[in-house]
This record gives sequence, C-alpha cells and structure tokens, in this order.
Amino acid sequence: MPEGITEQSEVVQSLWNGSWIAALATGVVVWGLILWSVAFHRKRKNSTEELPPQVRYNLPIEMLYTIVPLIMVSVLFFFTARDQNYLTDMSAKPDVTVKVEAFQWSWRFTTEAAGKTAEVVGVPADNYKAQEAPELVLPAGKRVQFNLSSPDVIHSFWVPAFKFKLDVIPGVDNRFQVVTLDKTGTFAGRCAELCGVDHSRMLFRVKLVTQAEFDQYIASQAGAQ
Ligand SMILES: [Cu+2]
Repeated sequence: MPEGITEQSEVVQSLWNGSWIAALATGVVVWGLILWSVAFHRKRKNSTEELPPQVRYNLPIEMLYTIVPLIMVSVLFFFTARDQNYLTDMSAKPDVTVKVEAFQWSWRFTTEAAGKTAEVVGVPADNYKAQEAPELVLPAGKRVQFNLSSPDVIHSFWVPAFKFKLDVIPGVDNRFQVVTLDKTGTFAGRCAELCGVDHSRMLFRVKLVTQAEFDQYIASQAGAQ
C-alpha cells in the first residue's frame, strides 16, 4: 500500500486491514473444517454403508448456519457504513477549495484559498512523462475540498496516496473533502477511468508543502494573472 497523506487515507487503511483480518479468520475456520472432514470423515475401507449419518433438519445447526453469517455481515456493514459516512462527510468548511476539471486528456486545477486563486492546466501533448504533468500544490495539515467536473467523458480523479478515488462525470456534481496530514512531498495522481486513447497519459502530481510555502505559491500565482 502507498503511504497515506490524508486523515481519510488512514481510515481507509484500517477498514482494509480489518476486513482482511476478518476474512482470514473466517478462511482459517472454514479451511480447518474442510481439512478436518476430509481427514476424519472419509469413507472407511470396509464400510458397507452407502452414506454417512445424515444431519438435515437439525435445528440447532441450522440456527447456527443462519445466525453466524448474519453477525459477520452485520459487523462488516457497521464498520463500512461508519467509515463511509466519515469519508463522504462534507459538513466542515474547507481551508482550500480545488476545482478539478478532467478533460481528454489532462487536468485543470483551480485552487482557491483565502480569496486568492491559482490555476494549473496540463497540456495533453506534454503528458508523456510524469515530471511534465500538471502539479497540484496543497498545504499540509489542512482541510481541502475537491469539486469534480468534466466537459467530455467520464474520468476518475485518483491520488493513490489518498487511498480514495471518485469518478468525474459530465453533468454530475461529485465532491469530497480530505484533511492532509502534516507531511510534505510529491505524490502521483492519475485518471482511473478508461476515457480514450491517451487515458494512460492523464498523469498529475500532488505536492504537499508547508502553509508558508503554500501562501507564497498562491500569492505568486495570483499575481501572475
Ligand atoms: Cu481520463
């Protein structure tokens, strides 16, 4: 798994880990029961019986078969619903708002913070190399809202380090928020929905910087326009 860079990514990671631990525990019990049956309940060599003893209509066992899976599904449902509500929560006011426009085949990021705006547009022909891809600069330790839009076809905004992606659908107002961790660095981003011939070149980068560097960046961008 990539290193997470948002508070939300840590929630996704722990849901993922918990689901795998639960699946593995279930698997161990099931495999154990299968092996036990295979080893100790196979047909004896000199047995004259056609079938082993039958246990259908055994009420306690059937209750167990019904109740145990119900409990398992309820536990998975509870944690998934709890984390989904957190991940899709939009009630807090963001420090930074980014309008993300995905188009065939690059990105336009319009970043707004404290009344100042910076715009970055990718040139599709330059997207051959990741280092030429458009760069989205964000401050560390802040709440960021992404408003996704597309003028052409369906794309998907994916930063693997967010451990989250959301489709960018023409005419649909998809939004989400993250709180960036107190980290700096550059992280890869890409389109995750096959959107045409240059889909694989729809790369971008997310650069996490300190608040001071971010203020400087957005002031210089705003001044340049
Ligand atoms: Cu795309």
